[in-house]
Amino acid sequence: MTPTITAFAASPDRGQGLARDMRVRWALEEVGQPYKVRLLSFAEMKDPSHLALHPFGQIPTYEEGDLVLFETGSIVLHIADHHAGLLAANANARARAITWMFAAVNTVEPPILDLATAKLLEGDRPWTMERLPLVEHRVRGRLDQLSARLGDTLWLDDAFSAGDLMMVHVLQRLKPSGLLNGYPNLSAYVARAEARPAYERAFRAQLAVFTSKPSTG
Ligand code: GTB
Repeated sequence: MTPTITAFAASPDRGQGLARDMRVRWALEEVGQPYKVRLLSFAEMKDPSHLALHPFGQIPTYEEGDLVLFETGSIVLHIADHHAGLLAANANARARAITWMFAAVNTVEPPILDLATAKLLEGDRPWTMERLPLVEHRVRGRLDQLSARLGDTLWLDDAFSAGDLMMVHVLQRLKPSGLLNGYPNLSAYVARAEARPAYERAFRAQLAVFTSKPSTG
C-alpha cells in the first residue's frame, strides 16, 4: 500500500529541506518505497480533519491503510522497521541506531531549536542579545560532544542508519547559523549524507513543491 504523507504547501524555508517532511521523504527514498504527498496550508493544519490525524496540528503525518502516525522519529522508525536499509539485522546494531535516533531528537535537537526560536521568533525581544550567547554555548556543547564521538568515522555506527538520517537532518537546521563550520568532521558528515542518492531525490521532491508555485512577482 502506498503511504501518504503531509507537508507544507508553502514551506517557510522555501524548499531548503529543513521542514520535517524531509526526514520522512528521505527515509522512504532510502528504502525504495514510493509515497504520495498531501500539501497543507497553515490553516488546513489546524482544521479538525487534520487534527484527527495529528493532535498538534503539524506536518508531517503518515497514513498507510488504517495506520496514522505523527512525530518524525516514530514515522522513520516505522519505515525502518518494515523495510530493509535503515536498521541493521543484528539486534545490538539495531538498538544502537535507535538510540541515535532518540539522541538526535531528545538531546541534540532541543538546543538547536532553542537557537532557531531565539533568532527567528524572539529576535526583536530586548533580552535576546543577552541570551543568544548562552543559547549558542549550549549548542556548541552538544556539537563538541557529538564531534568527539563521531571522530573520523563515516557514520555514527558502522553503517549508515536511521540514526544518521535523523541526526543529519537535525544538524542541517544549524546551517544558517554557521555554527557547523567550526566542526569539520560534522560538516563532512552532513555533506556525506547529502550526497546519498536517496537524499538528493527527497530534496528535489520537496524543492519542487516550492519551485512549482506560480510566481507572485
Ligand atoms: N516533533 C515533531 C516531529 O518531529 O514530527 C515536530 C513537527 C513540527 O515541528 N512540524 C512543523 C509544523 O508543522 C513543521 S517542521 N509547524 C506548524 C505548526 O506547528 O503550526 C518545523 C520547521 C518549520 C520551518 C522551518 N524552516 O523554515 O526552516 C524548519 C522546520
